[in-house]
Amino acid sequence: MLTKMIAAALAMMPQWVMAKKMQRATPERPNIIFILADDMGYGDLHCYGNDQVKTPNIDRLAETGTRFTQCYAGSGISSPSRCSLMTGKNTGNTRIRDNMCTAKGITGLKISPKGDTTIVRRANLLPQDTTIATVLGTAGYRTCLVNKWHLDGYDPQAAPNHRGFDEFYGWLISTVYSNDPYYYPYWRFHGDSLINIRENEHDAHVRHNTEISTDDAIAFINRNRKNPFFLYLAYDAPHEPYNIDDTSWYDDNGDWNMTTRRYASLITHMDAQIGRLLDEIDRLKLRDNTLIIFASDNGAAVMAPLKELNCNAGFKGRKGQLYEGGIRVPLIVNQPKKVPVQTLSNLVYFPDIMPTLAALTGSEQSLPQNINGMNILPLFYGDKVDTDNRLLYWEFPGKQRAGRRGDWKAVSVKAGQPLELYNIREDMTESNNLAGKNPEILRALDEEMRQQHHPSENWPLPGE
Ligand SMILES: [Ca+2]
Repeated sequence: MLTKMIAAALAMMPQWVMAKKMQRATPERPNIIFILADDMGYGDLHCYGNDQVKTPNIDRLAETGTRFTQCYAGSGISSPSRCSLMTGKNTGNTRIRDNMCTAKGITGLKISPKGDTTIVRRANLLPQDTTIATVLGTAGYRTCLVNKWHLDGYDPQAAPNHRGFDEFYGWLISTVYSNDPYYYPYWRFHGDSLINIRENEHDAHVRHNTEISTDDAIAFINRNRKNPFFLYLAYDAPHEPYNIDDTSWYDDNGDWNMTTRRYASLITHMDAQIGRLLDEIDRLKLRDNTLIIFASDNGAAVMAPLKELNCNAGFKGRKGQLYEGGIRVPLIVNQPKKVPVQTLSNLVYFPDIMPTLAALTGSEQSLPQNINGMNILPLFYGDKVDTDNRLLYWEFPGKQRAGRRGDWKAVSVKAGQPLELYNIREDMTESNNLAGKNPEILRALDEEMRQQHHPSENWPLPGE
């Protein structure tokens, strides 16, 4: 009976799905590993100009691959930025546009690092929201999220394994067991099950989240070495609170305070774990068949050693703001013999990732109609495509908005304040507001930005 049912189910699958499912990854249709840091600034990596933080493994990816100097995250904070990455939309169009919503959604407790609790409201991804995992799944890729999702709001049924991912190992917002204590958690989800990490109990600090995540990633890769896979490895580092016991890389930096030492250690520790992951990929002989992408979800936070380490590379603003310091992030792409060694200044951002990976895997037919990103795959493989003659757009509904087209950027980071205008090519630090001198450029940008805003039931604006 069961055999008959399986045979019937297989007969109903389109032939191309079955054919692709059986294919191993190849250099032309590679495995994909997307590594995301959390709150790591544009200037935190040695290969992006930092002369104090040690990142030899990420540097090696940059030195043997393509690095982008003008990549932008989806937003200035986690949930909307990750939503943009996962769904190919900008924050005028995404389901999630801020960490907390103002209407509908689900209420729950937010616990500060100091232990204070407040009641907040969060939105979550809905079943009808097509994710990058849904799309790559149709191409026969086995998909997995390791660690941070942050798109479940307070609904555990909106976990990644209910939104397109085949597998999930990590933490959710929707539970008191959310990565608690941060970086040395007692509990972790494996799919819908909570697994106890006994070694960490009683504040033992045995297993650091960055190591647990790397273990989960390596196990997934081993299980899937014979079929194409998409691994989204979303580390916590270097998000606050800066909990890491091993600061040995910087113990000789006597003039650094503990915050600076721990922050830099979280990054270097992550870099070392990425090195361990790369060694495993080499050992499995998957290196040539695997595209590796590295980025950060937003700029460095106000608690980070912004001055001491120049985390945001001198850009204006920080996490939470739509100035360059909040949204400009590193983007490194690497695949030996396929991705050329070069540095590109094309304007690209998170909504581009979904259509790009769809093009890479031949799953464009599964993309939703209303995405905002463009396919930038030609850039990954050494060809050209015009990315700059379009508007990149961001908003925190009713509070902040920004748009960039070519050299120009219009931005406002306070509710009710007029847009400022900067020529980013000449003025990367957004120091010289040209709004008064170029009213027509500003008006055109403003009009285009308004067209990018679509009403949201979770963030209704006056009149919507
Ligand atoms: Ca973040």
